[in-house]
Amino acid sequence: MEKRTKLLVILLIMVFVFLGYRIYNGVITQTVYKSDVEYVIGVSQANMREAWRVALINEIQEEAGKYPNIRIVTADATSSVEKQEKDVDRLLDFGIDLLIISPCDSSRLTKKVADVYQEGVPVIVMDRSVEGFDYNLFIGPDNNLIGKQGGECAVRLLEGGKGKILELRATAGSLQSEERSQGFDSVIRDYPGIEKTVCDLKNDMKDPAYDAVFAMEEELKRVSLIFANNDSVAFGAYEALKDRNLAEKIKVIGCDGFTGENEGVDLVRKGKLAATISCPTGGKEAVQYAINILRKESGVPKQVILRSHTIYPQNASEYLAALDRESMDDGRRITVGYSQVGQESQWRLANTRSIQEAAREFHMELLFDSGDQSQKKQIEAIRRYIKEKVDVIVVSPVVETGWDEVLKEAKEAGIPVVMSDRRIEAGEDLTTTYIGADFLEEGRRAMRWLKEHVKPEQGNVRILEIQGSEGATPTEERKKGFFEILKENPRYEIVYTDYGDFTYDGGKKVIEEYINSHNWDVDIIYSHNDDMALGAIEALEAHGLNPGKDITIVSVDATKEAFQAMIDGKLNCAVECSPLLGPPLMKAIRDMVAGKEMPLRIITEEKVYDQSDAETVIKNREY
Ligand code: GYE
Repeated sequence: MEKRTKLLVILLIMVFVFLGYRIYNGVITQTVYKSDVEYVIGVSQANMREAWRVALINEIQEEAGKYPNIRIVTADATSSVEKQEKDVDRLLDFGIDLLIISPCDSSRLTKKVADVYQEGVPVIVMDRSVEGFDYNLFIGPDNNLIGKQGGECAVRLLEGGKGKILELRATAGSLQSEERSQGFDSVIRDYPGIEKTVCDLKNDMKDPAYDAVFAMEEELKRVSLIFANNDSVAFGAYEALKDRNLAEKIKVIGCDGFTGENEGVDLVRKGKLAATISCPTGGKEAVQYAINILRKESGVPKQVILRSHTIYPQNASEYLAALDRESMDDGRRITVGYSQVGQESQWRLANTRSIQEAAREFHMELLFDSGDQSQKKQIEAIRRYIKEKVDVIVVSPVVETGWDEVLKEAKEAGIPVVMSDRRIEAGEDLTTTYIGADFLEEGRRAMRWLKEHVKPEQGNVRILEIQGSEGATPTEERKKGFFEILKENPRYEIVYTDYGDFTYDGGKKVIEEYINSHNWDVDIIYSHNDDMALGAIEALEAHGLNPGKDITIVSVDATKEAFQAMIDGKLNCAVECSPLLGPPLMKAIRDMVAGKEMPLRIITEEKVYDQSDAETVIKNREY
């Protein structure tokens, strides 16, 4: 090596070291002395080749830069699971206080993430979740919804909903690619005039997409629109169409919607893409929640599902302006109008307490109305809040349908509506975000516990299901989730089901009616909540039956009363559904009023309990 080159290399190394950088086992780190900072956050990225992943790291570093007492140490797994596992170990050796990880492979990284979490190092999983729930927080997009938005956009662009679509699937086979494709198909399958052909690409790079599209000379003659599940691929497709003089004939939709030169939004504004569907990285939110977790602040949920937007030339400027709008918490007192379902269960009472306590903690003015399980009363309360010009309306809806009219009134009055605890079937634009549980998962967990703990003997295992209120989200989804696992286990069958309206008396009545019309022949009772399970237990005992022993009972909510019933041996399992929605709800409201974009869904943390841990856990139960 020439003397001059040698000197240059030595000079570069000196600058590198002077700036405190070093390479620590393949991880580029800035020499950080723990005494210099409050927290060191390790970031393990699946790879730094895909544009979306680079954007995530940049966003994390940009947000962390606002906090002088925080350092970020990153590792690039180069798409290797083995390397990502080693990266995580090195970051732990480095002494990080919290791990942010975007896994190369969800299932193969599940154990590593769970090990870190169980060692007591907080973990935020991003983009693709791992299996199970052994982490502090998941932040990611709803890729199926992004695909649906792409499909709706395609239908709008294909006049009359007719034409042939070419779908370019970047990183074909990845979970993200599959989910976007499924969402897209779920929309276009309702349009018989639309047909779709697929081209799978190995990566999300622009040039291979260009080559693939340019080579399709014959195929392109019948194509009206291209849907690419990534903007770089969409850009490559556009350039190929331009070189084939087809850019005027064939429209291109992309995904991701980044804002840099020749990225999604810019390409839309330049008329090269007809639209792009944004897929926010969540990097900013990850740093903010990391700080909440490290400072042990309340309001941190289990999952944050980010909102995506369809960006056209007509709304691109407005979209960019909204992104640039800095959130500003002026600390003013916010008035919240809350329409509650009623007081039907212990869960509901705990939920109400949590909301009222959190309103005080977050200095909110809370107007509160209990709807006594009447939609009419809830709608009347919402109209009162509109008239009183509250800042935010929160609804825990007794049923999923029949809200459009009053929500349109709230929208016209400029009052945002947050759905708490339960969801509704209404236009996406009528509500801002949903805070609550994953009821489908709760139903799955109930059946998973049963198949592990109640084995078929002679015949099939016979199940009696006590459902909640008809048409309520938890009822519909706990039923659906339970059945999802049940159908994989043919030796279990639901022999009777009825509604108990989530009340103690409702559960009791279902059992009494069954006993009055049948000789008891049931092995298991699956109750959609504790109150109905406790009512059922009373009815069983009144008829000389032995709940918890001859009949296994699984319930949902995991209230203190359920824990006591498990300790007494009368209830066998309680699947948790946290009513403590107050802190994440009030945190979300404060963020929204300060101008932050609201996530699509905010999902709470939940576990499964049974008689083996009831005595220990009951001591610390908050509800
Ligand atoms: O399980 C039940 C309450 O909406 C999740 O409603 C809530 C359900 C809960 O009455 O106890």
